[in-house]
Amino acid sequence: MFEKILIANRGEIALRIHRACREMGIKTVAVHSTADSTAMNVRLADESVCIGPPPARASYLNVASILSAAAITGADAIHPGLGFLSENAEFARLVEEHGFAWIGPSPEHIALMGDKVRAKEEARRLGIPTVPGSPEAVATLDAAIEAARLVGYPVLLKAAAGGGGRGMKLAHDEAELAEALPLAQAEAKAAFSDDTVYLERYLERPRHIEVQLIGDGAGGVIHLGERDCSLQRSHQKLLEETPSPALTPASRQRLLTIAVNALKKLGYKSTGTMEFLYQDGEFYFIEMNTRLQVEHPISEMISGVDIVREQIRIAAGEPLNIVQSDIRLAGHAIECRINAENPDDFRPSPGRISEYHAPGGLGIRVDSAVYQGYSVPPYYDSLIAKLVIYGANREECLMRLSRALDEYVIGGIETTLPLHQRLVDDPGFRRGDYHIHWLDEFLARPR
Ligand code: MV4
Repeated sequence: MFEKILIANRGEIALRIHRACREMGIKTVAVHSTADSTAMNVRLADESVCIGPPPARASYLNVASILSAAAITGADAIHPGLGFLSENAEFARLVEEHGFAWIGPSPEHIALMGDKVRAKEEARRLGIPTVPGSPEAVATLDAAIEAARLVGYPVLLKAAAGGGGRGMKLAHDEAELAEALPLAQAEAKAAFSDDTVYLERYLERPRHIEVQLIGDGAGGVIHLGERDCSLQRSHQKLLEETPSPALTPASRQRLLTIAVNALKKLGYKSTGTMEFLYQDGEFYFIEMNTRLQVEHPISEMISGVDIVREQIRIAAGEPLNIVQSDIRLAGHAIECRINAENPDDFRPSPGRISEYHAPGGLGIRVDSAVYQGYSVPPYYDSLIAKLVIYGANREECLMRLSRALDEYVIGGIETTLPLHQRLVDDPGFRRGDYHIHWLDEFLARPR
């Protein structure tokens, strides 16, 4: 097993990884920007190294600084966390070339899934249903029109190098497609330095359901159930839950079996998530994330499996020591993302946390690196805490969530806590009756 891991991230996820390391007897190195020197993950780490000024470009994305910090501290592995360099195949390759273990999937699998056209082609090859669309990239208007005719309008243009919704363009007919294609290509070029786009039939009101997977590269693959991540705005998730209130036992089993069988064929080694759109009883693969995800704790809550621990063990060359039949998925879990934002207009609200009291009690988990007196810096994304609730069933989980939100005190800055309160009280949400556009409609309602 590793003796010392460098955690190339910040905030709550850096602390989450530190906790797994501590419980495994592994020493930790925190790297941080000058804006993060007082963060709790830095204070708790065995060692810390400042890797640059506040802008992420100069610190958390600074490959030379991070590799130097690993060399200086004698770390034997690097955990990238999520965001930043976590899905950068070139960085993964460099980490390994410099003699450190990479706590993540192979650079080849990262690169494969990073190219959304190749990922979809691979998914089809592995027997996973995908959204009807162009089999390849569409380079010309003729090719786009031909593909759209085959799948039917409305169609969605997507960037091959994209993901997360950037550079998507919707077209309802040929005229709109002629306008959208050059715009989509230009946006893709500007955002990803790659103008490759592909086309899919547009699904109007799907749910976003993803499967948590772990493979050990030696034939061992497990799933930890699905997560319903449909409650989002501007591609920022606000609340996730597991199991999805939309699935029947039969449809869930179908989804999980497809995902596990595909991952086995892929020979995937690490934690990963397959994302699907779900509409009218059908699943359609859209992307695979080759990293740990923000919302991983809800899967841990219903399975009892420590995902980060398994990820570290597998990176150290150990096989999975659990099989699917060892895992009993039980109960219900919900994660609320607490952001330092105005709950009405979502403008960032950095600043000093003058009062802080986190909820507690049975079934409550708070993943956060903030504390009373901590100043939320303005340079990074606004997630400051994840409130994770477990209940024996969805009803108990919702009652407990409501009571935990009542207890939670964060003063001095604005947060999304009041929005979560409103959401939990909403009859539509309580019925579990929502889709990826539901939150936009909820927010647009008069109050
Ligand atoms: C779609 C779609 C509808 N039809 N694909 C957005 C992010 C990217 N990962 C995939 N996305 C979508 N792809 C087809 N064919 C709607 C979305 C989408 C979405 C997906 C998941 C979660 C939130 C979303 C919000 C808007 C659009």
